[in-house]
This record gives sequence, structure tokens and C-alpha cells, in this order.
Amino acid sequence: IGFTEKQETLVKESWEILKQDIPKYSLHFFSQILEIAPAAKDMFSFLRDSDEVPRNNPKLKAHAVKVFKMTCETAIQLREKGKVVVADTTLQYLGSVHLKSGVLDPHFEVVKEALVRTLKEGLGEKYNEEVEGAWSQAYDHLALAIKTEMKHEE
Ligand code: HEM
Ligand code: ISQ
Repeated sequence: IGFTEKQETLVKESWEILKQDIPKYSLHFFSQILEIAPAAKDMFSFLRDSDEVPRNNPKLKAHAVKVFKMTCETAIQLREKGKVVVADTTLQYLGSVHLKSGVLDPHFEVVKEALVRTLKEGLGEKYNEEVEGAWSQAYDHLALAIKTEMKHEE
């Protein structure tokens, strides 16, 4: 199944809304990950020594934004090329970071659910199943690329 222009537009438009409040949505995104999988906390270096999610952590914010941006970029590529191309160096880097952090395949579903919940929170009435479907599809392609790279590194 291809990725439509409509889906690409939905992804781009919703990111435009969420990026207006990065501190809020990056924190929400991360908090959702921990709500779904509390044990994931220990994998994140910026959390290891704190009892709660840091409110204004630059690393947390930057990484959360990157996940959104990369998923958005993936949506654009899926529409334009019908496939996902992540620069080799980026993919290798992300593969090794996640492998070293102890990330496993099932965690990718956790992050997807957290991403979807954050979209729901940010979009309010503009949120619907079509938006969710478009983001899920793009995310799945990106996640597959990272998971595949992690397996190559083992
Ligand atoms: C780090 C993206 C999935 C856990 C990062 C970084 C990025 C990123 C950009 C920062 C790398 C750096 O500059 O150091 C993504 C994307 C994902 C994904 C695009 C899915 C499509 C996951 C999943 C988990 C996870 C499923 C597990 C819950 C981590 C951890 C780090 C990390 C533990 C290291 C953070 C630290 O200690 O500094 N990820 N990630 N990521 N990610 Fe992900
Ligand atoms: C790293 N990888 C996946 C998701 C994330 C969310 C918030 C902060 C860092 C992340």
C-alpha cells in the first residue's frame, strides 16, 4: 500500500501544530513512554540519576524532536519515492545508540503508542484515525530501518 499525498499533508500539518510547544510535547511524549513501560527509564542516560522526568532537559527535548522530525521526513520520502532512505551514517549511529542502550524490538511499539498519544493530546479535535494511520505508517518504516540496522550490528 502506498503513502498518499493526503497522508503526507496530514503528517506535515500535525507536526506544524506540535512544534509550537516543544517543551510541552517532548515532555508528554517521554512521559507516555515511561507510563507504558516504566522499566524503560533505566535505558536513558539523562534519567538514570533522577527520580522524576526532568522538566527542562535539553537532551530529552532534542531527541524527542528528532523522533518527530525523522518520522515526518519518512512520510515525505514514502510519498515521493515509495521507500525510506535514511543516510547510512545516521542509521548506523542510531542503530548503535539503541543497541548499546539495550533497546529491544517490542520497545518500538511502546514509542509508537507514546507518539500517537502525544499527537492526540496536541491536535485535540484535529486528531482522527487518518492522522494516526499516516503517522503509524511512517513510523513503522523508520522503526524497521533502525531495527534492521541494530540486527546487523549484533
Ligand atoms: C536515543 C531516535 C526508538 C530509546 C535516540 C536519539 C535519537 C533517537 C535521534 C539520540 C541519539 C543521540 O544523538 O545521541 C529514535 C527514533 C526511534 C527511536 C527515530 C524510532 C523510530 C527508540 C525506542 C527506544 C529508544 C523504541 C526504547 C524505548 C532510546 C535511548 C536513547 C535513544 C535509550 C539514548 C538516550 C541517551 O541516553 O542519551 N533515539 N529512537 N528509542 N533512544 Fe531512540
Ligand atoms: C529517544 N528515542 C526515542 C524516543 C525518545 C523520546 C524522548 C526522548 C528521547 C527519545
